[in-house]
Amino acid sequence: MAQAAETKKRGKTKDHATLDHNAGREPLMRAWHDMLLIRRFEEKAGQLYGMGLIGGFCHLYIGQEAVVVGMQMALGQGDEVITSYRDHGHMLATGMDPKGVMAELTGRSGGYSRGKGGSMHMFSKEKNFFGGHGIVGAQVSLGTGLAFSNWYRNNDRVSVTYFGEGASNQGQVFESFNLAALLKLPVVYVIENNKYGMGTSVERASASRDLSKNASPWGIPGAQVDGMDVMAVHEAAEVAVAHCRAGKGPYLLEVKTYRYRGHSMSDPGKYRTREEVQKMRSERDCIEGARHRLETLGVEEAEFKAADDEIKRLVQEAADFAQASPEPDPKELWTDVLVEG
Ligand SMILES: Cc1ncc(C[n+]2csc(CCOP(=O)(O)OP(=O)(O)O)c2C)c(N)n1
Ligand SMILES: [Mg+2]
Repeated sequence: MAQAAETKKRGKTKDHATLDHNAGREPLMRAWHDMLLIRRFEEKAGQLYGMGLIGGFCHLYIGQEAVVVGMQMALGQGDEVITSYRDHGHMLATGMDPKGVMAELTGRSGGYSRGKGGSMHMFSKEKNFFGGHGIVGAQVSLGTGLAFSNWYRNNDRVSVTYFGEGASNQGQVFESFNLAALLKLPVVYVIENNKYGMGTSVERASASRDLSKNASPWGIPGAQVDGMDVMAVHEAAEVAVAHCRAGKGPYLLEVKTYRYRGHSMSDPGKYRTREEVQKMRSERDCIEGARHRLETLGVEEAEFKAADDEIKRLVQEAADFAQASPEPDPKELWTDVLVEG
């Protein structure tokens, strides 16, 4: 275990102290664009679901876009991402092709899992996206495993492991914290606290009131972040990623966010009021917030409109592709089942 205790020297990230979001509108404009792409994509997925073109589970991310976009801004080439079933935003943020994601949602052969995985089970080796996991909390151990492999290979990569506040009390999450702290693994744990796990509010499910402290018994530093403010997420992400990359071990972020839609596509929504949802939408929306800030930086209506039109075009192209792509051949039932050694 001598190696375990040793702090491995890793490469450096950008110095977060030099980040000045007011200095340029470009990073914020890019963030606004990326959040809007996710939202428009999700709105379209909701429509296709309503038309019966998407079957099975489908968990929309609408409202939470600032979390993945802010986190992704701090990541570099080779860094890895893993998350739960609420995963379309994470895929798009890592740069996966909207066409391939939408075609997977419709169960077509042009999808990332050739139509055999659906909404919750998509992966991209090329973009270092490791899924897409339907078992609540399972990806936390897997994300810790990714970090273990990076630590073992002594490379420079950081693994970002997302999970919900509902998942945060799973036993395997605490087991993961222990191993990650013991070996100083380069993993950023991101709790996306959207206040509800299905129909159960965090207050009813969690004795811990400050989830960013949940890993403190293992000495893992944590911070709470406003997840409706993409630049606040970005700033916190820079600190967390730099910590991991410097070989100091894991870091925990509790990002406070909100989902506007139901847990999945069938959710009667009895556990919260319409007013609560409406209040978040009208007062705290991450895309609107970024837009207001951009307006004060001089961005004009025409620029927003042009970008939105282009995003709508991309999303429509993805939807068309997803409907035109053929269903998987029945022979595909026998592929990707077993990896031959
Ligand atoms: C091990 C396990 N238990 C229960 C479920 C059923 N389930 C699916 S999602 C969910 C709620 C998880 O909530 P949270 O972690 O807050 O994520 P969110 O849906 O809010 O993104 C539950 C209990 C499951 N899929 N896996
Ligand atoms: Mg939740």
